[in-house]
Amino acid sequence: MTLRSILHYPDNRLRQHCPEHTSFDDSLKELVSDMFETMYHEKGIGLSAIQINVITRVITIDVSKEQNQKLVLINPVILEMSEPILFDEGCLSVPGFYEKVERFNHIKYEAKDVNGNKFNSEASELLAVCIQHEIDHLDGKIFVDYLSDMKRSKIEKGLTKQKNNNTSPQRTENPYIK
Ligand code: QAP
Ligand code: CO
Repeated sequence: MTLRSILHYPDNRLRQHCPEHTSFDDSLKELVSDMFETMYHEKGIGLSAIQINVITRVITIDVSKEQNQKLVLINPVILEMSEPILFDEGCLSVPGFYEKVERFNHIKYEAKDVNGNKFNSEASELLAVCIQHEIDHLDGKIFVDYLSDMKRSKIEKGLTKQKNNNTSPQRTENPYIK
């Protein structure tokens, strides 16, 4: 297990389109274990491989309060969605900033697990939003893309400033886990 460092907006490496993941071997298990370690360390509920600069369609999620319900999604696809909602989102690649984004409250999706077995499932609320947010990453998309130019440039300026003075916010708790 290795802690990996997370790319921060506006890093252009976050803009790549990730290809389908094809190898279900020990190197995938290592990637997934590093992603969970990094995600839990950074107090996140969702992480995409591209955020640690691995360009492939692999996602780790844990929205449980006890942080003991690991979900791995490989090559996930949303099949159905319903009921738009506004959700206050953040992102480990956009530390310290939160804005409302329109998402779907319920989704049906399919994905492969870490062994390469395809499964179908449904999600609502926080989990549904998290899956939509993470799939966006696999397509080079970040939640700030949905915001007004003014909000996005405010965030970009703030993060560039943080980087220059080395003043990233201390992540003491995950605001999404109540
Ligand atoms: C994506 O985001 C997400 O800035 C995952 O100081 C966000 O794990 C899905 C985090 C909202 C659904 C709803 C961000 C923690 C974690 C921060 C995250 C921070 C501490 C973000
Ligand atoms: Co994110």
